[in-house]
Amino acid sequence: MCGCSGKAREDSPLGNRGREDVPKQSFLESLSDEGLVEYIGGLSQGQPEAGRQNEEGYSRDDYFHDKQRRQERQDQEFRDRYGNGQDVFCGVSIYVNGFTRPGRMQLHEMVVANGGKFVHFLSSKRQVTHIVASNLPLKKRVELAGYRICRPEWVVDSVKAGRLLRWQEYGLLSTGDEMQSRLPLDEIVSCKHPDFLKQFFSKSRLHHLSNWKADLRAEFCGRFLDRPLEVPVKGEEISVLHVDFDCFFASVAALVNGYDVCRDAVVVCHGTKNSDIASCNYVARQYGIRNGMWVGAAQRQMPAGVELIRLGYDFEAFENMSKRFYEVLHEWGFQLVLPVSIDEAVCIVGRGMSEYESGEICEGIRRKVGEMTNGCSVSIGCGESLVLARLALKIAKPDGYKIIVGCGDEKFWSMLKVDDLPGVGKSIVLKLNEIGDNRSLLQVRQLPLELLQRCVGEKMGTKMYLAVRGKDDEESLKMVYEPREFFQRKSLSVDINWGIRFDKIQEIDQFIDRCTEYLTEKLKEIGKKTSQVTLKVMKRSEDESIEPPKYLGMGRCDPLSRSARLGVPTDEGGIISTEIKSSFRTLGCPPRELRGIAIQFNKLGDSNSKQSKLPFVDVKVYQNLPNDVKGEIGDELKKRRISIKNSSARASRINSYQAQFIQELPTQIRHEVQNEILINDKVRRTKFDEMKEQIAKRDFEKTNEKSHFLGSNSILIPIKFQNQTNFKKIVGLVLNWVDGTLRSDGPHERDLRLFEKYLQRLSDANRLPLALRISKLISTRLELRAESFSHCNGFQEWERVLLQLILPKLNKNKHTFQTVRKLDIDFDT
Ligand code: DCP
Ligand code: MG
Ligand code: MG
Repeated sequence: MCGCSGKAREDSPLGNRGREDVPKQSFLESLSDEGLVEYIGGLSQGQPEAGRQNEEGYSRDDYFHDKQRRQERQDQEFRDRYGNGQDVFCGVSIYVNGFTRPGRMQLHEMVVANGGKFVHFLSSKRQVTHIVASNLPLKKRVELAGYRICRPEWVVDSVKAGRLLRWQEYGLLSTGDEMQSRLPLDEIVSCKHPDFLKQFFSKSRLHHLSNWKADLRAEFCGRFLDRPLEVPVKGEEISVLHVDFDCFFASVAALVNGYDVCRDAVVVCHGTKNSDIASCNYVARQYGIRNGMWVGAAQRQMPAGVELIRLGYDFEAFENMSKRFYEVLHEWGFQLVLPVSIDEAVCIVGRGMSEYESGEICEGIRRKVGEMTNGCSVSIGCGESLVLARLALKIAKPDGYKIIVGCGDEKFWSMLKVDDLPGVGKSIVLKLNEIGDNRSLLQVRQLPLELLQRCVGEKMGTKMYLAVRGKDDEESLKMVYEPREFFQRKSLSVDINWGIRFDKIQEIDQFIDRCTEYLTEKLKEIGKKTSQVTLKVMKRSEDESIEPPKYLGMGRCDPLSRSARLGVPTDEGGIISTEIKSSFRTLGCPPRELRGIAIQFNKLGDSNSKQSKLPFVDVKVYQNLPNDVKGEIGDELKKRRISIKNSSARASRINSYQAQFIQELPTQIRHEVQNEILINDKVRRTKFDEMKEQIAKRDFEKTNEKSHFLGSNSILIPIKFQNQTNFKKIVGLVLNWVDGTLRSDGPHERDLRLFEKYLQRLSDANRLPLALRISKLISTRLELRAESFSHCNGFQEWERVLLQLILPKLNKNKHTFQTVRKLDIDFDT
């Protein structure tokens, strides 16, 4: 009756009797393939990555797999070492000032183990969220005024409580202290601060606009899930209504703040002088003020005695109004309501309409939206194509509607300017004026197709030629006939065009990490993966001042950009950010010259499609399973055809020695080295120029080798070990030595000292890569022999030597090591 074993039924959390006749799955059976593999990994008592020696082929897949594993392991190691599964200090970064009890070290551990960040040096006060101190001299109180300063007990008690307690309760300065009420978060946060993005996004109108647009489009596509598409039939007549709010932000802001949009001159902006106007109402427009103008310039347009009212952004109110607006349109019963932006939509009726009928609808919609939005006005353009409706809207504004019959009469076309056409900007206006007086569209209508194409390019020429005849081009028509494809999310991006001021590449790396994290979260939310990332960088133009007029703005910049394909679609932040960091390096923008960053995830695909990696279980993981579950798990894997194989085959040939060795480095150095190697590795692999450079370098080396052999100006002093100078031979010697002493008592004290000296001489002669290499080889050799000899004294002695003697020696030369490690990356070719 029941298809599962008795044991499984007992284990089942739903072990209720009433449902016994329903065939139940065992716990293992209930897991997905990936879930099962993960579960097995968790059960295993060994290190899955041990014993990577296979040096077979290395594909991109392998790289990703390898990288993912390494990251997981790093995280795990970190948690194993310090963590207790808590995220108490998530998003918090702390600086400890002066003597505290508990001491700095303990506080450090507590913060890091509980998900926080610990800042050792307070280079900029904005990089921390809290300052912990037991005592502050007056001078410091003044210096640190305005920051969250609290006693160390806040850290201790938060850990105890398992949640972040209110720091104010632990404030060091008396609670009434005015200084402390000014929190850094209320001020402008530096781009180096973890909270910068959050602050930027909360204030950036363009970010809001693009998010809203994406949400509207997602909602639009979602509507088609319940019912089949009802798109108009191609070739049949349609009627189009283009509806758009009049001075949207300005109207809503005026309403919220109690101003009269028909009488007061209102603009919406951030600041006072050097910030641009997002929206101005039509009263302000009477004085020549326009959207996009700077506030300072707008102010100068105002006649004496007339006040220009500046209002801030109220994104919530804007969104609310937009919702009501779309509600009205949806209820109207149009065939399609195409989302254009937060304040505008295109409504499609799948048939021709009389002028009278169109007028009724326009009036009805304008009235209804007015009621629903407490008096905001929308204007409507109506015609038999998208472009006609859009052009009609230009004429309808403000607070009106315009219906175009047929293709529009001469008067209509003469009222329109060239840049009223969608997608036409200044440069095209200039080009058209070069070939004659073509200011109005009536004039453009006279131009033959070929001339237009020659003047503005083939594609744009065709588009304009059609537009001035009231016809849509193929691209725009997709919006009507394939709306779902058209509005589907194809990319995801962030664009930070303000506040970008960095000093070091490491800071930019961190910033990229944060942007990537933000985007991957979104990616996961919408259940997609990306297979291409584009990085756009704004680099200060040479002739632009270091600080442009707009405070922390971009100023004049040269745009640089680079797209990188990811091979396998992914939503893994680590993989993506490494790719972006390497792109940044290839673009060659000095950190201090950076003024803006945009990151775009392209070619979005469904999360579950294209599963190019089959799950598998690593041999070592399987072998290390507790004996009593091996059989059961083995059967389950067999049933699912999940193989048990050696993941070492996936290790990189290039990196296998490196990886082995690097694993042994102390966590902090290891992270640094790994990241740097990975990024540089990618940069190298993706840069064709560098390939050329490498060839040149090799040639150079060859020449130098020759000169070395000829004995003239030798750049390499031979360093001897056991009377050998040939490095290969020395390696052979050392490895034999390792092999020969593994099973006995390990290396002799005196031999060791000689070897140590040899390593030291290598470092001194700036040939640390050789020292690194030989140490790696020892490490690898030990791994190879681990299975047979790990129980021997000699083996354990060698492990000790590696960890306590060789590694500290290399670490002592950390500085050299870090500067040399770039060399090291080239070394293995
Ligand atoms: N917006 C913005 N920055 C832009 C474009 C738009 O902040 N570069 C915001 C402010 C606008 C709103 O989007 O109020 C709608 O954009 P519109 O182009 O429709 O402009 P308005 O509604 O302000 O004016 P109009 O009456 O000309 O439509
Ligand atoms: Mg508008
Ligand atoms: Mg608009």
